[in-house]
Amino acid sequence: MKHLLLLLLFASSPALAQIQVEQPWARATAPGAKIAGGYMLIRNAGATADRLVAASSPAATKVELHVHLNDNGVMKMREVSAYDVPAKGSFELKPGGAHLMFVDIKRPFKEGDKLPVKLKFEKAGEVSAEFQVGGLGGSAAPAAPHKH
Ligand SMILES: [Cu+2]
Repeated sequence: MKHLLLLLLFASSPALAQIQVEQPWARATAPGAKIAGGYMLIRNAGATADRLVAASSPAATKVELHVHLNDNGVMKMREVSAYDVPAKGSFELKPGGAHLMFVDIKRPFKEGDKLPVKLKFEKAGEVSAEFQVGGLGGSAAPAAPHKH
């Protein structure tokens, strides 16, 4: 029994994981909202670059990869096919920048909720993360409205 436990601990050792997701969080939603933003810091400890190519969650019909672009002073969102995470580097998703877009959410995101999200990386494969829902606004809130 003890051996099995040790084996399991070893198998899930972070030392083996090239990709680390830090502080995944999502914004709480206003009543009636159908979309929500998700943010995190992706760290790549590996010697080769990786890419986040897809995300999914039972909390939303689909999860898209979005970036914000400044189009003549107007911030707009655009879907992208992947985020590049450089070797020995990181990629940050933050309000006003790149974000996961939870589309057609199943129920409002409330502060304190935890959302399971599966992230699919080109090389590292599937990585699970639990997104903690933060407040509606907050200091990190982007001033730009979400426009599609
Ligand atoms: Cu978006």
